Amino acid sequence: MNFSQKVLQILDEQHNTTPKKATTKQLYDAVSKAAMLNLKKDWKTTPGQKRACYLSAEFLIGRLVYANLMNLGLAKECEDLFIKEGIDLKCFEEIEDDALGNGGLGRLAACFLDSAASHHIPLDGFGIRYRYGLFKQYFDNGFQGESADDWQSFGDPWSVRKEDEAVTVSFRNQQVKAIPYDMPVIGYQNGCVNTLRLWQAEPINGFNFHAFNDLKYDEAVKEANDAENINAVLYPNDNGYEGRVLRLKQQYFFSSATMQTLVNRYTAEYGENFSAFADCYAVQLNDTHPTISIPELIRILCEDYLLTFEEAFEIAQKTFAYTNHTIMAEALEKWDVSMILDVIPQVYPYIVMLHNRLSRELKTKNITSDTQKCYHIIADNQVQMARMAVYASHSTNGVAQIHTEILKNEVLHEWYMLYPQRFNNKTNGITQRRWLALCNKELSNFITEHIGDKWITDLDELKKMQTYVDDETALNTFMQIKSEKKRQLCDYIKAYEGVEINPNFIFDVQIKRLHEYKRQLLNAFSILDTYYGIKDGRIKDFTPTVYLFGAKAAPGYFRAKGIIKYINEIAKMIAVDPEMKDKMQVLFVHNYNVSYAEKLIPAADISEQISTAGTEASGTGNMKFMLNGAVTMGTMDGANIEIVEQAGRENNYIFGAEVDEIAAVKSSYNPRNIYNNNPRIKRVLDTLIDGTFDDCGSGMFAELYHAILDGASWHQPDHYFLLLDFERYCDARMQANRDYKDKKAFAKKCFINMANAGKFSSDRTIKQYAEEIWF
Ligand code: 26Q
Repeated sequence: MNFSQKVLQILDEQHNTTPKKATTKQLYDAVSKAAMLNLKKDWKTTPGQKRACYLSAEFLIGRLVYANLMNLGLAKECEDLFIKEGIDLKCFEEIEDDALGNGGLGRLAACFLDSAASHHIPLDGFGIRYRYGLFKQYFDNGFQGESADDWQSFGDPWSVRKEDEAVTVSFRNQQVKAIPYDMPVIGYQNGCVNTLRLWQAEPINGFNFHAFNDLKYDEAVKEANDAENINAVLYPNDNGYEGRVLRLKQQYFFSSATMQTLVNRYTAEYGENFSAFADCYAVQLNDTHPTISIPELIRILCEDYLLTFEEAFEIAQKTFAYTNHTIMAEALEKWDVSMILDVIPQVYPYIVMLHNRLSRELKTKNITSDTQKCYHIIADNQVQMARMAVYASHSTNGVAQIHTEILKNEVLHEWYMLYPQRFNNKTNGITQRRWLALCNKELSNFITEHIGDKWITDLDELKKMQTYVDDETALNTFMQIKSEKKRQLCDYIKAYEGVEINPNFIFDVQIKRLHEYKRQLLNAFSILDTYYGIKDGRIKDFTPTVYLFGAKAAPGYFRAKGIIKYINEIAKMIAVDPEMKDKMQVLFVHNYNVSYAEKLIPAADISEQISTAGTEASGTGNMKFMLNGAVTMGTMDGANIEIVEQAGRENNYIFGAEVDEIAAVKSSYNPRNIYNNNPRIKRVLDTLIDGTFDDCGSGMFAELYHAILDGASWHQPDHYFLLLDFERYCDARMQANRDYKDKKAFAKKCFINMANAGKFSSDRTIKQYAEEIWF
C-alpha cells in the first residue's frame, strides 16, 4: 500500500472520516502516522557500530510535518493527494512548533540532528520532553505578556512511547520513572533514521489509595504531581543562568536516564567489562547543562559494576566532550554544594573525587598553590560545572573561530595552559534543508535550475552560482524572488499581526532573543535618529525602509522587557506620523519562533547582527539570512567574521569597535561624555526620560536611561558600548540605504552572499565533530 492509500486508511479506520471532512488535527495525525509506517523499516541501529550521543537540555525542532515529508521524499505525493481532495497543505501551519528550546543552542541541536541523519552519521539526541515549551508571547499595550505553550495540542504523532525502556531516576527524597519518547530523525532521502529520545518523568506509583481512603486527597496525588513537575516547563532563559532546584533536577533527570540507558545497552551487548565503552559511545555535552552526566556515569560504574574510581574516570574522559556556547559570565553554571547535597547527595562524593583527582594533578604539574584555586571544581561552596566539563572530558570546543580564541585566551585561559591539545573550534552551521529548501522553494528551484540539486546535501556546490552573478537574467530572477518572498511575508503579517507593510520598502530585520548584548536597543536608537534626521531635513533621499523585530524576553528580565516596550512605542509614534507613511515603518512581530523565522528570513534585505564585539559566541541566524540572500549589517563578532571572510567585506556592512578596541577603551569608557558632546545621541537618549514615550508608570524607560549613563551595582555604565558604536552604526546604515538605490548592485551583494554560504552548512560542522571528536 502506498503512502496516500495509508493516509486514507488511517483516516477511515482510526478517525472514521474522509479527507474532505477531516479536521486539520485528523489530517495531521493520519499523514504523520502514514509517514511513520513508511520509515519504520529504516529506523534501526547497526550492531557493533559506535554511536555519538548529543546531550542537550534543548532541542528547538520547530514544526516537523513539512520537514519530515520532504526528507522522506513524500512531499510531492502528499501534496498531490491534498490537491485531489481540495485541501491546502498550508493548513498544517496551524500546528504548533515543537518549541523545546530557547534560541541558538537549541536550534543548533536540531540542525545537527538533521545533518547527521542526512549524512549517515550515527548520532542520537537525548533531552527532556517538556510538557510546556518556550512560552507564547503576546503584546498588551506594547508590553510583553506570556502564556503557556501547549505544543502537543494537535497530538504528538511523531513520538513513540517506549514503556519497556523506562528507567528509574533517584533523588534524595524522591524516585521517578523516566519514560523515553523516541522521535525519528529522518535523513534527506537517504534511508537513514536516527533517534531523538526525550525523557518524560512519571510517578512510580500514580495514586496512593491509602492516603485517599484516609481522606488525604492532596497526598493521594502528591507523588504524581512531584514527578510531573520535573519536566513541566522549559526554563525560558537564554544566556542567563538560574540556580533553581528544579533546573538542577531537570538536568540530573535526563542525564541519569541517558547514562543508565547507555550502560544498559553496553552490558546487554558486551557484558560487564567496560574497557570498550568509549569505543561504543561518544557523548557530546551541549553546554554544561548535561555535565552532571560525568559524575553520574562514574557513579554507576563504581557502584553498580564495582570499577575503581580511576578506571571509571578514564572511561568517562574518553567518552565525553564539551561544547561551550557562551562567554557571558552570568551564564556559567555553578551549583551550590548545599543544593547538590539536598537533591542528589549520591552524586556528590564523585564530584569530590573529581575535585581531588584534579588537585593531585595540579600538584604534580607544579602549579603554585595560589593559582590552583582558579581550577577548583568545588570553590566558594559551589560546583563549577564548566571546570568539571573541561577537566573530565577529552575535548572542549567553541562555536566560531573568534569564540574559541576568546575561550583559550580569556574565559578558560588557565585550562588552555594546562591542556592545550583539548581545545578545538567547530564553527556552527545551519541545515540548508530547513533554511533554504523548505522555507524558500522559489530560491531553491532557481538554484537547482542553474546548478542542479546537489547543494541540498553538499552546500559547497553553491559556489557554482558565482558564475551567474553577472548574468542579467539570473540576477533579475533572483530579485523577483526576493520581491515575491516580501509579498508573501506582507500577506502573512497582514493576517497575523493585522498590520499592512509595503513590499517595496527595504526589509531590515533583527530577529533573535532579546538580550542587552545583542543590542536591539542600539537598533532602536538608530531608527529614532533616522526619524529625527528625516523630519529635520538632515537626511534626504531616504529609501523607504521597514524595520522588523522579533524577540522573546525572558519573563524575569526587566530590562529586556523595557526594550520591547520602547520599540513598540517607537513603532506607534512612527505609524501615526503621516510624514512617515511612505518613508519608514517599525514593526515588532509577536511570538517570534522557528516557523516565523522561516517566513521572515527569505524576505530580508538586511540582516542585523550588531552584538558588541566579543559577546556573541557565534550566532546562526546570521547564516540563515546569508543563505537566503541578505547582506549582513554587523559587528566583527561571532561568525560574522567568517561570513565576511567568505562573502567579502565589500558585500556586507561591517561597522563598530572590534574586540581590541573594546578592550582598549574599557577602563576609561565614559558614555556620559559621549552623551554630553553628541546632540543626536542626547536627543535620542532623552526620549527615555522626557515624556516622548509613555511606559505607563513602570519605570522601565528611566531604568534603561540610567543603565546606560550611570550603570548599576552589577554593571558599569553602557556595559555593551551602545554609545561607542552609535555613530558608526548610523553611518553604515545610511551607506546601505544609499547603496540600495542601485538595486542591481545591491542585489549583486545579496547574490554573492548566497553563493558563498557553503561553509555555514551544519553538514560541514557535524562532519567535523564526527571526524575530529567522535569517531
Ligand atoms: C542555564 C541554567 C539555568 C537556566 C537556563 C540556562 C541556559 C539556557 C539556555 C543558559 C544558556 C542558554 C542558551 C545559550 C545559547 O543559546 N547560546 C547561543 O548558542 C548558539 C549556538 O552555539 C550561538 O550561536 C549563540 O551565539 C549563543 O548565544
